[in-house]
Amino acid sequence: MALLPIITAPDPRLKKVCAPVEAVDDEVRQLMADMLETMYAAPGIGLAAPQVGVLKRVIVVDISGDEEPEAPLCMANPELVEVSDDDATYEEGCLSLPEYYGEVARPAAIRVRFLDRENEIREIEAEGLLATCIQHEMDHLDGILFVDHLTALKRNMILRKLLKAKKSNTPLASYATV
Ligand code: GNR
Ligand code: NI
Repeated sequence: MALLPIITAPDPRLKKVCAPVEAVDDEVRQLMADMLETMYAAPGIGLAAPQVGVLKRVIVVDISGDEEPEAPLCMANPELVEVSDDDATYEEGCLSLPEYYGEVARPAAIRVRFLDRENEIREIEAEGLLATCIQHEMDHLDGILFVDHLTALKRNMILRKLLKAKKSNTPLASYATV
């Protein structure tokens, strides 16, 4: 297992469309394990491979609370096969946009198809925070950040501040999960 450095915006690697994996082999399984370790350490409730500089369609998610047993989900090539008509709005945060939050509306319930750690095709239904988190991670695989769902005014304000922080090497306070 290894902790991987998390890339923060602005960075061109966060804007790329990632490539599907051919199969979940030992290399992809190792990536999933390292991503889970990195996500738990951050701490965060999800992580997408491009956030650690790997431009592959791989995500990990765990929305279980501190007091609950861990419930990791690892997905390769996730696809939405169904979305509800009704939306749900959550205040989202992102490990690649530390310290900034914004309300994003997304389908409230989804059905997602993916390859699991054993390279088996699986489908699950999700709602609530899990549905939001899976969609947030899937967006990363297409180079989309939660700020891309905000108004241009809010997005540019956040990205400008992050760029400024990067340029002046201002240390950002540690990220807190929403
Ligand atoms: O840790 C995270 N919290 C979160 C809160 C609301 C909606 C989405 C998320 S995902 C985020 C971790 C992250 O950046 N994943 O890409
Ligand atoms: Ni994110």
